[in-house]
Amino acid sequence: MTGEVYYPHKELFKNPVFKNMCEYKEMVEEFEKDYEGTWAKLAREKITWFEDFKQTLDESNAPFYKWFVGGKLNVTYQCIDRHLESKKNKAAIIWEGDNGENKTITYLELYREVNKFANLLKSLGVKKGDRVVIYMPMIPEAAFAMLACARIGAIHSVVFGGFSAEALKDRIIDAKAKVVITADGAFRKGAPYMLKPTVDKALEEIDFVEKVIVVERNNQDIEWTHRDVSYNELIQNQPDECTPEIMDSEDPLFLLYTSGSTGKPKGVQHSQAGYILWAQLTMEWVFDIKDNDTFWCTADIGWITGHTYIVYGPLAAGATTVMFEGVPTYPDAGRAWKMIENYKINQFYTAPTAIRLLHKIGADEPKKYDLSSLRILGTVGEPIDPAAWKWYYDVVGNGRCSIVDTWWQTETGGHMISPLPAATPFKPGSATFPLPGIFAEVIDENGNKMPAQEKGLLCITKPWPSMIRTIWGDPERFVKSYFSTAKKNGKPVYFSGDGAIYDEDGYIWITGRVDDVINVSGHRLGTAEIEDAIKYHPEVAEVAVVGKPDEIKGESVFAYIVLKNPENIAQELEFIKEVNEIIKKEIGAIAKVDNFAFVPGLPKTRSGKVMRRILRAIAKGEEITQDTSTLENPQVVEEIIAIVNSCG
Ligand code: 6R9
Repeated sequence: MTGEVYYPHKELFKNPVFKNMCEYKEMVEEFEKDYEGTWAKLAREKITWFEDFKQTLDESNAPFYKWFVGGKLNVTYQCIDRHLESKKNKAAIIWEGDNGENKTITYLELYREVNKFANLLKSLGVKKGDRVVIYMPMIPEAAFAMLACARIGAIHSVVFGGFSAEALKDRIIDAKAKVVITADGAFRKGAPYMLKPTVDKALEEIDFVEKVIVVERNNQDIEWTHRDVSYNELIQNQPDECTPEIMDSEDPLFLLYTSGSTGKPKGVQHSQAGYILWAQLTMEWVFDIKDNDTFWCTADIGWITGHTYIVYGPLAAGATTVMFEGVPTYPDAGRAWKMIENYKINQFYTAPTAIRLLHKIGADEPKKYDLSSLRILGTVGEPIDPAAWKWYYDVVGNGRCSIVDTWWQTETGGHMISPLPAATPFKPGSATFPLPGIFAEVIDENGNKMPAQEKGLLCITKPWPSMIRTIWGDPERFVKSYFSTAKKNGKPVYFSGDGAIYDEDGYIWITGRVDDVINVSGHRLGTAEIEDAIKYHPEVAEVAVVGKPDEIKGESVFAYIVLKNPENIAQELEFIKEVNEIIKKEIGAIAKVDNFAFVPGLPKTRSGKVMRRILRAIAKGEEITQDTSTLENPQVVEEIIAIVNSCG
């Protein structure tokens, strides 16, 4: 890992925050010299405070860090109100529907819609601190809903629309939501799909959800229950002024559930001030957002990328953000490129899995469109392989755009490691360097920096404003998940779960998760969750799942299954279909098993722990370098290898 070097085309950038690597280094040094002072300066410069903060960083109860203590603000004031004076008629959101229809929402219109929605929530009894689950398609009302919660200080928890009723139910219960906001459904690839029936199912055994607000989008028939209310009706009579709730810097802004290596998904809790500061700053630093730019992030709002880079970041920066209901492959492989041409998109942000797919189904497709408005191409969600990077660079970016390979996580709130588009020399496949203010380091468990070309733990060794505050309802799990793997100078530091390597030039190369998390098409899935689902099948005695490299998805799910009665299974494919039905019900279709092997047993340590590392190596077709003699059942490894090899 050292790689070729590409240099930014500086002429594309008029007035970037970082013009060159010297400026980057100066800022890094400023943070090194005066960490808190530099953050305080940025927070005062960027945020419109109702009341200034008294203390920049409170470490007294580490790792439960507090930032900008005593400050008062409202995130929607930062994202909307403060822009009205200079850009009330500017497009805040440009929305494109699956069928190509589009809608532009100006900042003034956004202000009214959010206030109306906030008043609607209030009229249903939603108050500061209440949790509101949002299960929505990619329509503007989803953004209005998030912001309406923020306006009144309610804590939103967006659940990805692809999740099943079971998964939705778990999240509603964990957050103890008072209200759920959903839609009848929406459109995908020219056809309607439904969400409301899933909400009905999720709520079957829940009695504490008081209201379900239904946005009518696709106008298909749905059942209306006693707790359902129609958004389209109720919104009519709402006043379009709603005084923003005065929020403390550290009040929770939202929860977002994500997979960990064990147990149920965890509710990652973010705060107000630190989160919004970093969402806005990274728009300026990494995406070089300028007043006339049109920014398009293709994520779903159900993921952190959608939160930070469709809604909060672009709006805090006063930018125009594009929101897209459909998929980039419909009606054809040119859809995304056509949208870039139509809206003259300046920054395009997507995932390697989409890049690989678009490459595969239409390698020359981008050339048919005028993509000259593009300045920056972003990628996120998983390591990007150099081949995909180069196609993105050469064909989509026409050999001139800067590629920002942004490494970050649900827990980090915004970008942590990324090139700066006008400054950093790029290496395809490397996320390059930590952003100023972010002390991301590749270390061993004791905090020693790893030498070049040796894999270590990717840690963030100082707290940062947009970091996760806790896991909702489970502070112990927060400490255990993130602050119990590595220490620096004797102090626990944040461990990301990823491994990484420095090259000789100090570039960081992310190697992927070192824990039991699988990354399928940029979606985080816990092996434990998938295994728990598979175990519902009555014929399954034991199961272990691992990630297997996949050409398009990055990783796919490989399941090693021990059957109770192998003789009962006549049709292997039928059986896997049944297993996938269960997974679809328990989690969602994204977690489905693509490859499997029926094995006589799983390799286990003497304490009974399944050695996934060995199973991962077998799935990847790698040699087993680990000593297997200490296993309880070493012979099983040979048997599994033989079975997997015979499956091809
Ligand atoms: C933003 C987001 C986080 C995990 C993370 C890592 C992987 C994200 C990456 C990347 C290599 C990048 N990841 N960006 N790996 N290069 N540029 O994706 O959040 O869904 O929480 O996933 O995704 O493994 O730990 P999240």
